[in-house]
Amino acid sequence: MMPKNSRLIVALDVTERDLAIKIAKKVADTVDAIKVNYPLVLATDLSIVDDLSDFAPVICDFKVADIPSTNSLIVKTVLKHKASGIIVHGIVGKDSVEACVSTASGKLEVFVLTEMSHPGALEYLAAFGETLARLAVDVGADGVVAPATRPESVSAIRKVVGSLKIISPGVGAQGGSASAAIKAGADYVIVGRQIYNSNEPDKEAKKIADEIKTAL
Ligand code: NUP
Repeated sequence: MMPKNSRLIVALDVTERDLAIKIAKKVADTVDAIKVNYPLVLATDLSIVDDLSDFAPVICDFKVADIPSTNSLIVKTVLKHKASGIIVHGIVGKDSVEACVSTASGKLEVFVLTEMSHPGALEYLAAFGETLARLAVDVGADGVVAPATRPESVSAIRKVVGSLKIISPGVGAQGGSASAAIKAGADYVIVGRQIYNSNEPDKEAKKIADEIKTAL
C-alpha cells in the first residue's frame, strides 16, 4: 500500500497516456502515490492504472456513487487492475459505501469523500462533512478525503476519524496550502495542476514535499 514518506500524492489529470507516464516517471521518486481520475482513464483505459503502478501506488478517484450492487461491480472491475486505493462517495448512504468496503476486502484501500474542496461544496456537502467522516469510520473504510482549501474542516474531520488516513486535495490551483492542510491533520496532500502544468514537474513536486517536511 501507500508509503508515508513525502506525504504527497500527485493527481495526474492529463488526458494522454504518454504524457501521464512521462510525468509519473519524473515525480516517482518524490510522491507516495499517483491519483488517477476520469479525465485520464476515459481518455485511455483502465490499463493506465497498471502502467502507472510501476512508478507508485495508484489511487482511482472514481467517486463511486451508485446503488450497492453497481458500486460492487465497479470495485470488482478496479480489482482486476493494479490499483492500491479507490475514492467513493459517502453521500449516497451507508449501504453503498459498505458494498465498496466489502468488495474491496482489504485488497484496495477505500477512501470516502467528506466535504469536497471546491466552493460548491459549501452549498450541500459541507453540512454533512463530519457525518460522512463518521460513516467512513463506521463502515471500516481506510480513510477519507477532506478539503485542503478549508483546513478548519480538515481539523474537524480529524477529530471524527481518529487514526484513519486523511488525503487532502485543493492545494495550489484551488488556493489551499500543503503545510496548512498537514498542520490541520491531513496525512497526505493531493496536488494536480501545480505539478503537471509545471515545466519541471519533478522540481515542483520536490518543492511541495519540502514544504510538507517543514510543516511536520
Ligand atoms: O474534494 C475534492 N477535491 C478535489 O479537487 C475531491 C477530489 N477528488 N478532488 C480531486 O483532486 C480533483 O478531481 C482533482 O483530480 C484533484 C485536484 O487537482 P488540482 O486542483 O490540484 O489540479
